[in-house]
Amino acid sequence: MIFAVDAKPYEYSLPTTKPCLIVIDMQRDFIEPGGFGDALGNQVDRLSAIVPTVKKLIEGFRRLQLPIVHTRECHKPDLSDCPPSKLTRGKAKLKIGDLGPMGRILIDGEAGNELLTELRAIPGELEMTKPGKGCFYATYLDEHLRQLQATHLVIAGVTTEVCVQTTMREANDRGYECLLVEDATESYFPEFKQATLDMIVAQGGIVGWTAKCDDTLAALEKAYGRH
Ligand code: TIU
Repeated sequence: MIFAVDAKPYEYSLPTTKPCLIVIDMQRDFIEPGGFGDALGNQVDRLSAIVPTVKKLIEGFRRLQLPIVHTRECHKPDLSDCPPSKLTRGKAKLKIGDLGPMGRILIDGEAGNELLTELRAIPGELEMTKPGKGCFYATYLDEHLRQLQATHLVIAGVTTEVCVQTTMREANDRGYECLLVEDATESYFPEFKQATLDMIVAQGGIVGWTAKCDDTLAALEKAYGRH
């Protein structure tokens, strides 16, 4: 029997192997005042609205014993993995590596780089650092997913048009079937979020699918729950 999520641009068929949830960069840097998002001049409070939905999605995957990967965008304290183009881009008062209210901006191990308390990884889940916007660049995510035999990725996190979209395009080119959960992703710019959702599903799903959290969880429950 084939189970599918009610999705755009058409139903997203679930595989017999386990899909993996990728929760992208739900770290204080992007969501709380005083982090990298704030330093770039963004109004960060828009992003916290999705936290309960992301939590619900994570809890659904946990209940069904499906794999979860959490990512954090960050750099090494010596900045050796931060290209000059990224370090010098923009005219912000605080740059990557500078000391901000939550420690050094976008540096691994600093308070601002922690996942939000409500969305912390638990034992058995992979928490992975990444130096780029895409989750596949300079990481072992592809190898990890291949070990899990995951062919289908359910994607959540921030921001929709930057790290989420970059990751989804990287995954699509690597052959993964990707579903972005519409109400579990957010942008500092509502119009960019909508444009990203639209461009993912255009042309017959050129990058993948989008669906609501409840529709995704309902289909996952039917496919992988104990009946
Ligand atoms: N600036 C912005 O919208 N996003 C990022 O810099 N990183 C992520 O999206 N995680």
